Amino acid sequence: MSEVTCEVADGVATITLVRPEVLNSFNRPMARRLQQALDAAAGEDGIRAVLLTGAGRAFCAGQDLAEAMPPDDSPAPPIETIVRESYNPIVRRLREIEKPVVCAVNGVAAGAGANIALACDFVLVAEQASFVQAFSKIGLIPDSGGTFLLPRLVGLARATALTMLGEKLTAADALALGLIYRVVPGESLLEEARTLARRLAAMPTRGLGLTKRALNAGLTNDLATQLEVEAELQGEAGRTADYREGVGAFLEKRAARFVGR
Ligand code: T3D
Repeated sequence: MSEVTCEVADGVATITLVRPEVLNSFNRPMARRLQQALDAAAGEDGIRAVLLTGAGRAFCAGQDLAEAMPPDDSPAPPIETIVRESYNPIVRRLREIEKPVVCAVNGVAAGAGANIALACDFVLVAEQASFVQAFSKIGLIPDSGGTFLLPRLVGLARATALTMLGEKLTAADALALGLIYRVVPGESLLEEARTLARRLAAMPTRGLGLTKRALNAGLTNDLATQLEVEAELQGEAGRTADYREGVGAFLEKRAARFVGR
């Protein structure tokens, strides 16, 4: 999996986008490999958190534009096919994997790269990194969930400005807008992201996964429906070994040892 590497340690799958010469922009093999890596992380019980990052100076510059519109005029797949087959499955996997996903944004995140980062559960960003909704500059609309998540994260007025103007947003501005979780010095980004991912991997994985499912549902449900979702998922969480362990450890005044189920 040369365009995407995956290493597993301490219950954390670290997935790295590796096309640094084109700022980790996505061609179809890289998109497919990221989908496969996320499927493998979802299916392996020993993996209890995911860390996504990019190699080199960028996180991801979105679609590889030379693939979308080859300079030699060779045939390219229709854009809607690329969106349906490359990006939609990635964003769905990131939101549907019932394990926490930490994104370490090591540099610029543009186009689909920005919205893929924002679809992760914890977005940790290096001070020098930036976000660009680059779509409008080339005549496209935001994809990869941007039109769904951005208005929910920052409100319609700011989402409109971000997507239509396509201006570069610094890490500090992204934090101030509430788009991301934290900004950290570039040199400590990976270690901070690993520490967070390891911490999450030692927590009650099933409970965190059900929390994610409930938060996803809450983005579109009304209150009555969401209260019912909470009741149902709380029932499921309450039947886990980790719930018994958490309460037992509290009552016995000792540290809990969660096993993830
Ligand atoms: O099929 C479809 O199009 C549908 C799917 C759409 C999803 C999308 O993601 S659409 C949006 C696509 N992305 C962009 O429009 C971003 C294009 N890139 C940029 O605007 C800039 O590169 C950045 C703002 C991201 C970074 O700027 P900078 O100055 O730090 O780097 P650079 O010099 O522009 O880029 C460095 C190299 O990476 C350069 O190659 P070179 O000159 O060293 O050989 C550049 O061509 C290459 N590169 C950067 N982005 C892409 C790319 N090559 C192909 N595709 C890219 N997206």
